Amino acid sequence: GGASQARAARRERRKQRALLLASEQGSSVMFPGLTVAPEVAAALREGRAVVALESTIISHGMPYPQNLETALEVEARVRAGGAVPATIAIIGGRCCVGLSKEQIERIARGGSAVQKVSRRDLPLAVASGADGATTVSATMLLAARAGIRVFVTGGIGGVHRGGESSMDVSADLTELGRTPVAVICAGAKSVLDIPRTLEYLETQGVPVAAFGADELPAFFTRHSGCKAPCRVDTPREAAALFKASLDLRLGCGAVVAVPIPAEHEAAGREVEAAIAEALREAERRGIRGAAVTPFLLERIRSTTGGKSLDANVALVKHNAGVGAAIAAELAALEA
Ligand code: PSU
Ligand code: MN
Repeated sequence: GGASQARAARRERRKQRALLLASEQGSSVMFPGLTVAPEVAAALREGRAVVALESTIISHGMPYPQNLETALEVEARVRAGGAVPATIAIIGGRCCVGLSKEQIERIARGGSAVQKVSRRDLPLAVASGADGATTVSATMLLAARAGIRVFVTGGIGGVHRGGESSMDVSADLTELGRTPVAVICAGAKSVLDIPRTLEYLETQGVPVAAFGADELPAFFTRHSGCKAPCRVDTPREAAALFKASLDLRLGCGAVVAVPIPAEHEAAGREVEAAIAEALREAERRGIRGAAVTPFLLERIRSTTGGKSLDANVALVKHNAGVGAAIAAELAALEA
């Protein structure tokens, strides 16, 4: 009848728009080796909310079994918030968007033996048929290829301290400049140089909003000392901001930084002291490149006796709820 015809017309318009956006913004919709889980594909076809989730946070960001429990709980929170979760990883060389419980477990048990895969590592991971845990940059890229617009994680990479001479600037920041996915996170850790990270994001043309705050949060704490470039107070405002960026065909992503809930911040403050020590240790041992972030996370975890892990788990779960709400609002704006 008329209603189903209208639905079909809307679906067609959505498909055309996705194709247009994809071609204009340099991301093709499908390629060999991209495997989108049926539930995720159906949700995308029907214009329902989908939230991408990364896998380096599982392999390198937390120890087993807390990493597995957290990954599954985060998926459950996304569902409870009215969106379909799509955890992303490389499984046997295939770029998988939407993992089964068994696949999540495989990455969680593999831990740091699983290759950490950022944008530059994707071709090798695919060509070698290996497993790979995708960082924010690789997860954004694969999410965009599949047509996903919203991605939830804990923290993004940034400009490392001393980055002005080491040039250690996370590929997450350039990815944010070139891939249209909104990243819902708790900001960047103070292991990084947050003012320079903001400068770099500005250069890349990336909108950065603090959620319900004037100040940019710094992962374990609600405070970074840096004023956020903009502020949004509701999931709808966050969705509207990103929708405007898509409509403008900017081709870039966005950062929505959600402060850690106040009741978990106490542990977060203690963690700050551990961060300073971890930085000195990394310097002394000459840790470089992709190993820096996993090294710091592990040191901070062991010196705080798990308090950093508790705070990390709490903020990721919180972000999942906020991200699902933003994805739902964006789906409504795009309907
Ligand atoms: N920050 C965290 N936890 C993490 C990461 C960052 O608090 O697990 C991971 C993310 O996958 C992020 C990556 O994309 O580290 C950044 O690594 P690098 O600094 O090497 O770019
Ligand atoms: Mn780096």
